[in-house]
Amino acid sequence: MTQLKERLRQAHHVVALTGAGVSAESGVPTFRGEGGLWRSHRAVDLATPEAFARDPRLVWAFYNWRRELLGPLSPNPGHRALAAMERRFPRFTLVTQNIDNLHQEAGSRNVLELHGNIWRVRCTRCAVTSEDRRVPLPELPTCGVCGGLLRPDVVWFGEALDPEVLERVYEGLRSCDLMLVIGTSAVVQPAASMGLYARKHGAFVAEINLEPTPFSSMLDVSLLGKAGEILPRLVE
Ligand code: BJW
Ligand code: ZN
Repeated sequence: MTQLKERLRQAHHVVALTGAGVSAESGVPTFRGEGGLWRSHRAVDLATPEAFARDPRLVWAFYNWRRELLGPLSPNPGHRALAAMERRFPRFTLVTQNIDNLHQEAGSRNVLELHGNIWRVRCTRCAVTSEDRRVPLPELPTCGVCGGLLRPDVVWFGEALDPEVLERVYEGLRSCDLMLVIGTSAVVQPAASMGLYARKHGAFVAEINLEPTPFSSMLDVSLLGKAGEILPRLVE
């Protein structure tokens, strides 16, 4: 903790990569681990393009349920500490795998979303995207422009991440002097390798997680504990 605080004091460009663990203290279920979504729901039946092609009603029921769950939730002290960091450092890049919009609701402005946003929909025919906050959406929502079937604007397994977002992320990872990897199990690519990528390009990389991950021993510091408790102490 002391070492990381000292490094932060000297940092000019900080990148933070967040995962579901950052939203856990707001009441958002994580994917893996105890109570995780993928413990009770099969990812291949719900979070792949094949699943949506086979049974769009089932996939939409899952996302409508998630929207219902997320609607009343609010950001926690971890989200707020990250928003404070954006104001503090000359350059700060927030990269998130989360689709819940809670970083933006905490006041972060510059958020690079790797896996999309659950409050956006995208047309499977004309590809137009729009914000849609209705909860629940109709069983099979359709596009206001062309009448095509809408899908959640999120990234499913086997789908490519937005190349423009990725370009900005990798540029940040190459040029930052400090990176925080927070609340992610680090098993889903390409996000999982981003800590090592930044380290290879010279950054000091610290991980904050309840438990060790496959990358803990390869990074500079691993702080075990709750993001909502550790992050506020870093911006004190
Ligand atoms: C706390 C805490 C607290 C709890 N404080 N900490 C074999 C090898 C390598 C790659 C592959 C492979 N087979 C397939 C792939 C590719 C695949 C992949 O990586 N699969 C692995 C699982 C093996 N990746 C993809 O398919 C990606 N696309 C891709 O690779 O494209 C390539 C391509 C190129 C060209 C053409 C086509 C393709 C896309 C991945 C999309 C992931 N999507 C999801 C769903 C999003 C929508 C939705 O939410 O419904 O994204 S899956 C899910 O996992 C979600 C998350 O963002 C993502 C990561 O999860 P995260 O955030 O790490 O959460 P958890 O639950 O795993 O971990 C929480 C952590 O927090 C834990 O460690 C806790 O300890 C901790 N924690 N409370 C601090 N209070
Ligand atoms: Zn359309």
